[in-house]
Amino acid sequence: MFLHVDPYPGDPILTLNEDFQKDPRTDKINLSIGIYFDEQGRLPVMDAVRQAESAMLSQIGPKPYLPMTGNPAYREAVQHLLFGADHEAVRSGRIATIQTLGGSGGLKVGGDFLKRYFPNSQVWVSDPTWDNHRAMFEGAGFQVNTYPYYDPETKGLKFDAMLSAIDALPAQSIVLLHACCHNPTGVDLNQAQWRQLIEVIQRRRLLPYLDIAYQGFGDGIEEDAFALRALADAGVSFFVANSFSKSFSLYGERVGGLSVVCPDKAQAQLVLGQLMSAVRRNYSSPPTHGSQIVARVLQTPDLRQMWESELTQMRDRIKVMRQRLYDGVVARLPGRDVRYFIDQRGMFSYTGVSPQQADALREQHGVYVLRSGRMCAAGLNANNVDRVAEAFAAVLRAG
Ligand code: KET
Repeated sequence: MFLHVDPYPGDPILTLNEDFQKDPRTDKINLSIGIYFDEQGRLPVMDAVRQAESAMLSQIGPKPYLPMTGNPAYREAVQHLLFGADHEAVRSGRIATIQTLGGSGGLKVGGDFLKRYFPNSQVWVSDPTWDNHRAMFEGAGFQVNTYPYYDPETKGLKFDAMLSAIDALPAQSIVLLHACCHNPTGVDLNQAQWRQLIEVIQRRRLLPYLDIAYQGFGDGIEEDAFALRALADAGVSFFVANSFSKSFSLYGERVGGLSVVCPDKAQAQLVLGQLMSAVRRNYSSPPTHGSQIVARVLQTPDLRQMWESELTQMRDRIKVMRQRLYDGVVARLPGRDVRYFIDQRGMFSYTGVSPQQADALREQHGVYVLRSGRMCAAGLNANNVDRVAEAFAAVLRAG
């Protein structure tokens, strides 16, 4: 019956993470998957989350289905966090927001909606991007193309080439953009560049689709939402999928959202209705637990403050580790330009190592980075950073 079924080659990120778990070496170091580990190398339970969950435990109640759109308090909290509670787009009700199964669930539901109502559009993603972007939009039936983004020479952004490629797209092309902490490169647009890009998006009547999975890991919670707010200010209609997997360390709870910023409230109602229909046809309604935690933390002032300061510590710790890695590599390879370790933002750094060098890091040094050369800097800590610097220096020296 199933002999014609193709074997699944696996996912470049998840399969490598599984390989890491199976590796018997005790001194192995996981810099593969985009997960924040603390200074002890553990997956943290944030204090704000622990307190919210403890309070929830003392009030165990019935568990009805959530509405198709999800938990109303959570949906409101998502809008406030992304756009600011006082943003005109929030107050006027022109944003349609649903709770989704992680950021991934948001991307997928939005992709299905777009295929239905913009069947002739094509999708444009950065070169490179998170591998699953292409897979998801192709899965939704779109042709997926790339626009120039990362410059391997400078290890920075090819902004002019990016802008002119986007300036040549047909109206209603769907342009996928990372709001902050670009995955996999760690290379972001600055605010002036965002403003220039938004001008092009508006003039060419494009349909931006933002992915914000690392809010708070770049420069700060508000700063990292700059692109969303600037697009909304400019009156552009756009999609945004957000995730709390990383910023709340709630990976397995699958808490995310999809927001569609519309020209007015009436259109937002129409869009919301079709998002509900997409949810109903796929999984009917989202789960309760994770969204309750997030809503409680974001809407209880002392928990909110606690969460913000914990997130700040996470962001700062990554920056310190980037600096220590930079210092360690430079000390071993004087004169080598590895400033990108500190210039790139968020969890990820495109290290410029080749697939063969990534294999050498893994096989000879027990250091796991993706074969694309992506490293998750949030896996570094005071105990392993010198060994990682040594390993990078060794493979870079060997060429
Ligand atoms: N968007 C981006 C840009 C992203 O990096 C991830 C996860 C997601 C969405 C998915 O978020 P979630 O809420 O878990 O559905 N990225 C890491 C994990 C993964 O690949 O699944 C990673 O790149 O390692």
